[in-house]
Amino acid sequence: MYTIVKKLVKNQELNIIEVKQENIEITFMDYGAAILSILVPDKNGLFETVLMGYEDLESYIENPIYLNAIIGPTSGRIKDATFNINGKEYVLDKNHLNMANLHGGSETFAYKVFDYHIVDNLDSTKVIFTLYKKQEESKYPGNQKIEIIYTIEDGKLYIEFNADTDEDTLLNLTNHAYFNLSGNLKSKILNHELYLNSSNIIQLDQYSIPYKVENILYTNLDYKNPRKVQSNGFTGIDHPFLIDEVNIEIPCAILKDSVSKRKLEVYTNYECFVCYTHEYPDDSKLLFGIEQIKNMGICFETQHAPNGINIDGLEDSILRKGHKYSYKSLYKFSVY
Ligand code: FUC
Repeated sequence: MYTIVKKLVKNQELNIIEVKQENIEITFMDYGAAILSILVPDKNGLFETVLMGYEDLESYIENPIYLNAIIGPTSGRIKDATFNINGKEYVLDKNHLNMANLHGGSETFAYKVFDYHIVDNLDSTKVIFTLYKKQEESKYPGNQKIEIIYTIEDGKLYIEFNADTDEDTLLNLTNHAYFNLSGNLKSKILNHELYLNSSNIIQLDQYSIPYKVENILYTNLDYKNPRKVQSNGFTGIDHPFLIDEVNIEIPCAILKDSVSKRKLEVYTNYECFVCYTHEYPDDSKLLFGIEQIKNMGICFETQHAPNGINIDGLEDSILRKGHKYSYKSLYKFSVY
């Protein structure tokens, strides 16, 4: 079941799409193909949002933290904002410290209005967002048709990332959802229990640019044994984690809140995800007028290795002409 409301936001007419299914209610917006809220029940059956959201829709227009939006053409930082495909060098915006590209720069998909249509069934609703990335408006090669399919059913949100291209290009799509299982942002995520199915990260240089694979077992980024986010020398998480067994049937991350008893399991067939504990808040207020402070959300940005194009052996984000881009992630909510 769904409803659509049109809202004028900074002089643009945007579509707000609200979907209700068993044990889950999700609101989307066509701007950035973003998720505005995800309501799921707690141990008492109380529906509250488990997503950090802005108080005003206006804040999503500039959205410096890419809150809950689709990111592309590439997610994460690209060293020197350059990459090379088939011997040709491509130069992107340097929107990170004037030296690297972050989340696609000014042409990020987080700031584009997507087309959409809805396929509604009794037990499952699909919101299908599409966007044409045109070569003449872009620093990345080729034309691509991007399709993001959100499927909502019984406590679950599936996200499919599909694309094709008429030229070899670089593509690394994610959704930048910030989760908080406390419900309606009652507390930070620091006491949530976290499990990450990862023994290796892509290590970051002093400017946060990923550059080499590094084992993290027994370090403060090792969450193979579930523990509180804030434990064992936590100093904030903002790293690309390589998944130990890439398999859509095995969770790559599990988050639990012992107060609400909500649980989130993340599944994907991408080989990597960025776990990010919201270290750099912006000035906008959050839902319910709550101040935006550090650690109010945690992201599991399933994607290819960021900057992999510039790291030997991690070049999965190259999409060849004639090949289909097709990845899938699942965010599964329950109580325990
Ligand atoms: C994440 C991080 C960044 C950033 C941001 C909004 O993916 O890796 O450090 O600040 O998104």
